[in-house]
Amino acid sequence: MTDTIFALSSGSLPSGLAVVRVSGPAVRFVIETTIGRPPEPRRAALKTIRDTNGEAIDRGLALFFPAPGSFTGEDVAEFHLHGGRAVVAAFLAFLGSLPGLRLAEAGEFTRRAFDNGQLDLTEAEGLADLIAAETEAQRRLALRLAGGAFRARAEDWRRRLIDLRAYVEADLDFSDEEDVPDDVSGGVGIGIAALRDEMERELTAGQRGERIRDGFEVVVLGPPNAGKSSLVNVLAERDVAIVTDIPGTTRDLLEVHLDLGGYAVTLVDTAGLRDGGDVIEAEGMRRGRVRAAAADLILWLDEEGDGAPEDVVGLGVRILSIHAKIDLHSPGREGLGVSVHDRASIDRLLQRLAQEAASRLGGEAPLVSRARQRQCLDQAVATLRDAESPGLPKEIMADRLRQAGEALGRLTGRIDVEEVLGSIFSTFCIGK
Ligand SMILES: Nc1nc2c(ncn2[C@@H]2O[C@H](COP(=O)(O)OP(=O)(O)OP(=O)(O)O)[C@@H](O)[C@H]2O)c(=O)[nH]1
Ligand SMILES: [Mg+2]
Repeated sequence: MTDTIFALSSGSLPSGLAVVRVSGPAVRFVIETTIGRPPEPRRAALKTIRDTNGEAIDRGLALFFPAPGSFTGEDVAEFHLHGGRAVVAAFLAFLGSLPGLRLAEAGEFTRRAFDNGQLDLTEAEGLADLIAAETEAQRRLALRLAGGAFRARAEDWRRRLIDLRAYVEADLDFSDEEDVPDDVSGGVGIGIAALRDEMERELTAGQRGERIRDGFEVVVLGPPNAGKSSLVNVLAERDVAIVTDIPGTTRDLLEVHLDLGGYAVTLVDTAGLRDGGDVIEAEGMRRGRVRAAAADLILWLDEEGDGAPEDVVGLGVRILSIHAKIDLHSPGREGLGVSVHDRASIDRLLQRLAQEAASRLGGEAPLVSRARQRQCLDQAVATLRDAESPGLPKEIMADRLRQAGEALGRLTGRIDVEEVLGSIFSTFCIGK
């Protein structure tokens, strides 16, 4: 028999209210013990909540969600208590003393929802992202996923794959007979190509999805003393990096996270680029270049307004050139000028960065937003590509279609995912 689990599902105490959630076979027993008769399903009832001796712990709302119409698919009860530490501690201790009840592990409610088919993996991931979302774009993306947009899409793909395979297999079984039309495999070819095309478009859009989720990365490069660390500090509105007038102050990579126009942006400060320098500085420069090569945007900063040198341009990453310390020099002819002492110039830069992020991450809403999802979809596309090879024997084609379906099954968690489950659900907090 499964344990009945409970946890504080709302935030840190003390708080106005505290929501304690209970899920499992003993929920009716818990309700009868604490408040007596169960309230009408899914209706809040104001009750005195008592322990086994009949002593009042608190007065608050109780809700009962009978299986399977609950978040976990099991019987669920919710108690809305006053959010005092002693209130919650007393109630949790009381629940823990009841037979068959124990405190939930991180993500265990969601895990049960998944196990009972209330959610697929992409929805569970969307829910985790929704709880973790810090910017508007992250929230929108996560809400779409949690609402089942990806699940619906993947299920449609899977159904079409099954149909295609049925055609190919019928063709195999009846290849000697008259009543299977010859052009069946031609139609199958078109069907496979259309499916593959849709998946590939989702993969392309997904590059934006992963950026929205993980952050748009901007690496600040420039010669020593250009004012990179000062700029990063001003943009972050806190003293992250050490600033001195000694060239070569920064060595390690330092990152700060910003919300620009609803997009998560990671800003990375680096060691100033120059010839020479000691071993530590040289290593710092190397790390800066490596990070910049994988960035979405390089912010090149120099006092002369010369722009980025050849070796930086050669990294093949989009560059925004900035003329630094315009309070000391007149701004260059081209590009943007900033001074950490001129708020208006900083605001112009922030606006420009927000535009850069929006133009790269905006557009049609993506579904793919995690490496795991991309890998599953990549696999499905590769297998479909294989199935399209000219002259492929029908048996192998049918098998490839089956494999593509399996890749989608791994995406939604229908099959074969035991090893990824632990890693996904453990990212949830306790009580979710
Ligand atoms: N007048 C003026 N001085 C600035 C400005 N930005 C930075 N500085 C000064 O320039 C010097 C170097 O600034 P940092 O921010 O340490 O420069 P950096 O590019 O990080 O240098 P490294 O870490 O050595 O590569 C410091 O003395 C700053 O106070 C600015 O906009 N105007
Ligand atoms: Mg620095």
